[in-house]
Amino acid sequence: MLQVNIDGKTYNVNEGSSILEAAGKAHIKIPTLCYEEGLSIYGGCRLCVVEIEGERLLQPACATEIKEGMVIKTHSPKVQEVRRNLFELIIASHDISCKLNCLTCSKNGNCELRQAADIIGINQVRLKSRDKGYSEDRSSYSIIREPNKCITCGRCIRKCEEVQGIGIFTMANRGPATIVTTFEDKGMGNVECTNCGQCIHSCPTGALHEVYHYENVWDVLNDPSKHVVVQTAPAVRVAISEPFGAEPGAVATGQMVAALRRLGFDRVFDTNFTADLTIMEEGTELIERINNGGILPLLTSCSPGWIKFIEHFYPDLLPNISSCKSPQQMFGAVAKTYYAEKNNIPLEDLVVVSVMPCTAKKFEARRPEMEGDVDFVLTTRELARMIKTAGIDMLALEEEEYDNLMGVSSGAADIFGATGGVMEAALRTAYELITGEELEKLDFEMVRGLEGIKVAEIDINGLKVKGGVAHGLGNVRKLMDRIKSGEEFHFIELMACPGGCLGGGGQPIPTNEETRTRRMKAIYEIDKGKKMRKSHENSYVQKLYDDYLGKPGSHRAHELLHTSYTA
Ligand code: HC1
Repeated sequence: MLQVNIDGKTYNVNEGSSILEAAGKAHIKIPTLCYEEGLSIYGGCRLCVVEIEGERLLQPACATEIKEGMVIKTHSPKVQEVRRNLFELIIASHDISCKLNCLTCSKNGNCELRQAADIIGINQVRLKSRDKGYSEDRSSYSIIREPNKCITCGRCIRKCEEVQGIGIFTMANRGPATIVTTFEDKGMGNVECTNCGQCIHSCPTGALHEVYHYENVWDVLNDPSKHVVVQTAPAVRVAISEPFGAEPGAVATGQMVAALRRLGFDRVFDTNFTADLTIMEEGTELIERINNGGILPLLTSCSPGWIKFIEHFYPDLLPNISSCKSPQQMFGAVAKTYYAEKNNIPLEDLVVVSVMPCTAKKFEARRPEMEGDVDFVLTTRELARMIKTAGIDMLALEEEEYDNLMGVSSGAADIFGATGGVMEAALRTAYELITGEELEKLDFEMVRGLEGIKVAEIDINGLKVKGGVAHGLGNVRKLMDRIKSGEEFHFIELMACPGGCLGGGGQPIPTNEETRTRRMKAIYEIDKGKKMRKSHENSYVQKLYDDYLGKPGSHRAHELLHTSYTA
């Protein structure tokens, strides 16, 4: 421990801490735009400068390590003046529309630039903003980039490279002309972007946001000739209440269902239903591959960011990918066949909308292999925006139930939303279906939690089934390399986003270590509170097989629920 004096008070701080970390522990807020927990230090914005006794120049708190006996002033008059000048320079290089009309910005309510202005005490901006005149990058199905709003903090660059292990962004030009762009300025849709949207969570301004579908959804909801059904992903229910002021991890399933009905959706269904269906299909595929000497390990296929990643970086492992469509796409396929036929709804009148925590799901819905299953994909943030626009006080609503039959699901489906959940759900079912015995303990703790890579072994009828789990594409890459160097597994769950879907690029802002942890806790509580906790016990999934699909892995099931990918 080291002893330091910050703003006149003495603190004991851990060796190796930065001034920014030490001040944070002392509940002193130092403004910063380029610092983000978990990323390397850049020190570019300089807003976090502080005065250190004995030093002539101000020092950046993020990049300066605490030393024994340091005397630090975090908000002296000198510091405040320098911060105000620096902030004006940042603002001058930022889109002028920000000052004129921040109401239309994607970060309205979450803008870190505004938050910094608040701490710094900005009351005038003397410099004239430069309209940089860059055009928007609309090349991606998932993400829009507005370079005029970029303040070149470099967080998206570091997130993509250091956490996701990809690196599609780079700085170009020098001085005031510096800009963040993609390789040869090709646009996000034309480089190795996986559409995961983690860069959106890092962007302090509105320079990065999802491709909006909510206007299309309003249009179909207002068209009386359309029958509009909606599905909600497992991880949305533990995050949707955050934009309404609830604590992260507050569960709002029933209120979200009620709000969706008030928005005008004709049926409110649950992606969790097809998550149970996925376990039936993927479990069957796993058992077949094990019994018939098929290609192992079987790799999960539900995270579209991960699918794009393997296509770019490990195309030789594509035969290992499960042929199952994701639950989102399975839902669309079932809605547009079974549901439409049963209810005599002409396909041209049926619209399938998804609410997903994920930006890559927008890309997945447009993949040519599955196009038409799902029409529009809203992020959790977009749904919150629609609910607010409709003047609905969601948290005050009485809880309502999903519609039958595609609204009933097991706890195993709920945990799909957390890293390790698909693996755990599959193990619950595989064990009971293979052995014919009831599992004594349903909780597979070894695949839970936020550790980057998890490995578990379970004895099923004498066969030691080895499973692996990785979340966040940087960890996924490490696990892929272990496979390529010969380590043997039977089944591997891979999720593009840190924490799994609960940390998806479409989730409310902020999505960080704390919100991920709290949403995860909530997901396991939902599972624990359910009577039905195994996918194969979902009698409505059984009914779908009896009525329409035959049995898991049947020809019909393959036609509707399976696909293939080529690099
Ligand atoms: Fe996911 Fe999935 S769990 S991919 O993380 O398999 O997005 O929540 O909907 O499709 O069910 C996301 C979440 C989601 C699919 C399911």
